[in-house]
Amino acid sequence: MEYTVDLFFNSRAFVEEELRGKTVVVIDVLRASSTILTALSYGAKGVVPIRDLSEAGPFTRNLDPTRFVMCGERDGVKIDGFHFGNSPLEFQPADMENKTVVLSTTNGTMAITRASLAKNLYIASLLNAGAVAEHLKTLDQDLFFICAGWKNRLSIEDILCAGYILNELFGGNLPESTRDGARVAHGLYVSCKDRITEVVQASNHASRLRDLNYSADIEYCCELNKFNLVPALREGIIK
Ligand code: 3SL
Repeated sequence: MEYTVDLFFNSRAFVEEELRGKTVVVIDVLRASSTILTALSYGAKGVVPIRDLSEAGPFTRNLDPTRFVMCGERDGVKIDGFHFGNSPLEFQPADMENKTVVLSTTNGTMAITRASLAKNLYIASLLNAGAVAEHLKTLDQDLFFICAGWKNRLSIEDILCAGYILNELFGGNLPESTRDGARVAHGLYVSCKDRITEVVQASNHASRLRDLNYSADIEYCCELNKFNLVPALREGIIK
C-alpha cells in the first residue's frame, strides 16, 4: 500500500494534532539534532527536550546536579546559568556519561516538543542520516519530516538532510503519493549530493554560527554517518 511522505519546512509549519500517531523524523543539522546525537554517543542516559525556559525551572531548582546537565541556547548563545550551550564540541564524554541532559534550543527542541504526539519520533542529522534511513525501511507507514529551520523560515541544511534520507529510503523512486515538500527536499539532494558540505557552509545558519565563532561545529555537523544511532523520543525523553 502506498503511504504518505510529507515534509514541513520549519518547527511551526504544522498543526500538532496532525502528527498524532504518525512516524516523524525531526532534523536540525545545525545544531540541536547533532548535539543530541553527540550527547547520547558519549553515554548520556537520555535527553529531555524542553520548549521554553519556564519548563527549565523545576530542573534547575530540584534536580541533583551530579545527575543532570542543562544545555541550551537562544539565538546560538548559551543560556545564562546552564552548564553548556548547544555546541556538540563543547562537552567531553565525561560530562555526559550516565547523565540526563535537559536541552532547550531556539528551533530544534521546539520542533521536537511540538511533534511529541507522534507515535514514533526520531532525531536525525547528517551524523546519523544513513542509520535513520535504514530504520525507516523497517516501517511501512505515513512518514513526516520536520525540518526545524530557523524562526519560521527554512534552513537549507535540514532540507538537504531530509533529501538524503529520502534518497536512501526510496533509491530515487519516491512513492507516487509523496507530497511536494518531500519532493523538493529530494530534488535539492539530487542536485547537491556531491557538495553537501559546501551547501551547508554557504547556508544562512552557518554564517550566523561563524559570527559566533562556532566554525568548527559546522564542519563537525557535516560529517556524514558518523553515528549508527537512531534516537527516539519516548515519554518525553530521547534515548
Ligand atoms: O535552533 C536550534 O535549535 C539550534 O540548533 C540553533 S543553534 O545552532 O544552536 O544556533
